[in-house]
Amino acid sequence: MPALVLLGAQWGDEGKGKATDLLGGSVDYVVRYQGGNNAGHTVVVGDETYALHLLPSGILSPGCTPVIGNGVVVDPAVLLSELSGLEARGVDTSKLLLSGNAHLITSYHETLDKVAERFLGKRKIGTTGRGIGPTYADKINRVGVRVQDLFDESILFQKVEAALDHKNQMLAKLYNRRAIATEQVVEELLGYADQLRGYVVDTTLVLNDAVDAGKVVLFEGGQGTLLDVDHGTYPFVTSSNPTAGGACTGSGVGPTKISRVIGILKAYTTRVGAGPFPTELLDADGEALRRIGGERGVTTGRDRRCGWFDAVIARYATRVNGLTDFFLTKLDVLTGWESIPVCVAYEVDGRRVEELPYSQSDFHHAKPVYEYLPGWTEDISGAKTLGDLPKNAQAYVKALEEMSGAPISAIGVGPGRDETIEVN
Ligand code: 2SA
Ligand code: GDP
Ligand code: MG
Repeated sequence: MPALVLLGAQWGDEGKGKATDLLGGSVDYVVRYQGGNNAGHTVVVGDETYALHLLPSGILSPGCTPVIGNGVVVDPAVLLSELSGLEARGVDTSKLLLSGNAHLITSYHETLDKVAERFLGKRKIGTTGRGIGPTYADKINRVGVRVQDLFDESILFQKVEAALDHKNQMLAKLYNRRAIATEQVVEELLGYADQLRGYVVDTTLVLNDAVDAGKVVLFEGGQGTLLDVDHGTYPFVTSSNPTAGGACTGSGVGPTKISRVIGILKAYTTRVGAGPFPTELLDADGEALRRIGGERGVTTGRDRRCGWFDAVIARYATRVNGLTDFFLTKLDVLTGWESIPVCVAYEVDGRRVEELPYSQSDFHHAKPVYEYLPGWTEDISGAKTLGDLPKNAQAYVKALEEMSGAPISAIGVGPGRDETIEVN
């Protein structure tokens, strides 16, 4: 097993942090390959709860080297405060490796993110306001500032100046805002240089050497498949590629080295931010899922929108990621429903549709076609094997597996490390 990818199969928050932590003991490197501190990955270890934003969840596993790959966008202030927060809690962070090619989120990216959302009004995306979109936009526009620029003051000045030139004109003309001073941004960024220098390496070289030497590398996705800028519900997406291919471009490790792609799949569905969501519940059931599942944004504290499981989306995730298997999470949250609706297909303009509609209008108009599976009332949080689950819970898992197109290899029955059933 040279390299494997673990990613969100829905709209994020499926439980990737917990899943990564579970595998952490058996892998040598855990790599974030896209996104930034928009992510919020929760890991519960005994009585301790960690919310990781930028650092890979593998940082909590002592034998594991955490890596921030070139595809990540890095807010240096957030990175340093996350590191010091973990150190204060006794976590060893000294092994972190940071790509010199990762792009930096600066204060102007954050400002532009917030300003753009305000101007979009009711068409806003509902971003996390962390500057993610504007930073990736600069990367693609070739006016980004990278980690390695921090170590050459004159290059840093030129790059920030080039990046601000167009933005300042836009801020003044469109938004009537004051210009951002290059000197001020450069000074702030230089203040991080010495603190970050020791972490920066050629992560692509390190990771390829590791794989070639038989080490195990785990790629930890942020957000989820339906938030992918290419394969998600555009424009209601994040600005990176959480899907499996992103692990290659965001790390410099080729696809031939990846042998397993695990989709993390919640037993129901959630979404935070705007955009279509066919199985969304705006009733007491939705409220109950939110309350029982603790569905609140780990980064922004926003309530998550909740709905029933959507097999069309799961099948789509299997397809666009080439999933080998799923980890099904939060099955325990569904305990107590007499009957659980599962969306097996959509109805679009009177037609039954089995696959995710390629047309955005069709997806916006898609109505869920539900099958109703019998529920269970027994507490399942102590279940250790599939056989410990009530018959109806076993049948629910089996049905989801058949509809989703890949085997379920683990089932989450609680947030804790040991609240997981491994399926053989
Ligand atoms: P952005 O900030 O540009 O990436 O926002 C664009 C869309 O991507 C969504 N997004 C997320 N969705 C789920 N979870 C995320 N992480 C946090 C969490 C979210 C939070 O773990 O709870 O705290 O609000 C995440 N990050 C980005 C976002 O909601 C937009 O729809
Ligand atoms: P991520 O972004 O995919 O890592 O997920 P988040 O951390 O944003 O949200 C998942 C939430 O569900 C966290 O609070 C986890 O502690 C919790 N969680 C993960 N797996 C399970 C599970 O199987 N059961 C329950 N009840 N909670 C879980
Ligand atoms: Mg999250």
